[in-house]
Amino acid sequence: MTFIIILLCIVLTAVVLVQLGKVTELASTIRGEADAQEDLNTRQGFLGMVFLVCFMVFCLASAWYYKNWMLGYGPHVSASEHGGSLDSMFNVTLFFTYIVFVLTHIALFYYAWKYRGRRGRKALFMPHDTKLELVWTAIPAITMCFLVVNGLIAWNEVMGDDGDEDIEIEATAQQFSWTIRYPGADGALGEKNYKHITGLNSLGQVWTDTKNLDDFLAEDIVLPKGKKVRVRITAKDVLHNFDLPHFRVKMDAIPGLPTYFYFTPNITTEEYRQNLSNYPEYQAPDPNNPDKMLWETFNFDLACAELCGSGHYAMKKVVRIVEEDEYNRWLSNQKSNYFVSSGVRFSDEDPYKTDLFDVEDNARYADFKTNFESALGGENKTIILDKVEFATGGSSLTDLSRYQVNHLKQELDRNPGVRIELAGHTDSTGSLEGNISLSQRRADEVYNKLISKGISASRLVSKGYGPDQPIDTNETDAGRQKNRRTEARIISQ
Ligand SMILES: [Cu+2]
Repeated sequence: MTFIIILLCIVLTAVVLVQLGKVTELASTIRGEADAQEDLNTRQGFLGMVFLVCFMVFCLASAWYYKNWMLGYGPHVSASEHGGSLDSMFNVTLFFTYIVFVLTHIALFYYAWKYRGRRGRKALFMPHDTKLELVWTAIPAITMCFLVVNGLIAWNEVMGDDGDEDIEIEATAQQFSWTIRYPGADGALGEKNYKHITGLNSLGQVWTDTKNLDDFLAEDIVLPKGKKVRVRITAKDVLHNFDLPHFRVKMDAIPGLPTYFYFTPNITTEEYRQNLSNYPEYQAPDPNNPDKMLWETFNFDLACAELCGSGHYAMKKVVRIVEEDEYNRWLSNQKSNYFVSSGVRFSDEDPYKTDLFDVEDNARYADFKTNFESALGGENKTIILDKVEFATGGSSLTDLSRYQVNHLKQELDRNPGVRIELAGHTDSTGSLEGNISLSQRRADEVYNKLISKGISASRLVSKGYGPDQPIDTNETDAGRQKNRRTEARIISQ
């Protein structure tokens, strides 16, 4: 309905204009062609002046009306240390261009009115005027020099690559998301190679570079206030642009050519919100979250400022600036991409899958020690050696089993009065004799390892029970896996 009414209005306006034109035409034939033309020129010149005034007033009024939404004014002062210098540069440019804008528009419309066509007036033909050419070339040239030199000085200040940053993070763009990598506890980002990119390793981190092991991928960008940040910026597919408008940070993300940007956030998200709350524009409910005010739901954004494809609008991330202790708390909750569960650790991509890192070994030993001590002190004298595993169908220990055999050896050393039986068990698959023999060989394997580590044979017994002592069902895979096990049973202490 509204559409039809609008359409009718447009049609009627067109009809009115055509009729007006006809009336003017008629009047001109009555009064004479020349008089009518002169009238028309005067009227149009005057209308041009009216347009000029309206246009200027609207320009100023809209700028005034929207001032608190614009970057660089009101609440949107820069949230980074260098941002102020870029803002003032921007304002200087705006000052000069605004003067030119106003003067040229006044001149354009005023002259169109003043020199409108009148009978007996001839246009002045001006072939060349050196003085005028010089003036209108020199003034913009000098102004431009001034602006460009100032710009270069500011640019060099912002971009000086001194390596004196407190934190270096990495932003990798791809259609249509950002991957943010933090260096982890060592403070250094590890090496990358596109050939290493897999489902588990979206950035192609090279795991043999140990700097990578603690690097983590973050959901949001979280940074402490007052620390200098260097962002390494790369792209995987097409050109993107790393844009943090509130921090006046903007840099292309180019496939194959890493770029960077330095900035020091100097306002926390919370402080910025508090400042916004002083402005009536932000005291309205947030349309996406009507329970909260606009200032309460405000967040700094990372956006892609390059039209990089159909999902370009989705390349957005929240940037949170916090106090340093909150930042440290957040850091300590992050899991590295290598160690994260369902991550790279112990997968086929892991170059260290046959070894344990000291922290892992220590954690396992602590668990084992607890189990051993509770067996010593409690009713249940059996400790399941859950990390002792064998090659499928055979009796050779897997690489990682050596750690738990060591833990057992350490506990036997700590408790010299303890004698144990090493008991091998299988599931019920296969023949009984085969299983008994297999479990015996497996128990013997652990027995021999302990002897070779210096445990006296008088403290050890080994026995294969085959499938006789299941601890779970043999009907399911999970149950059978539990039943295949090696135990250490304390027989005297
Ligand atoms: Cu993009």
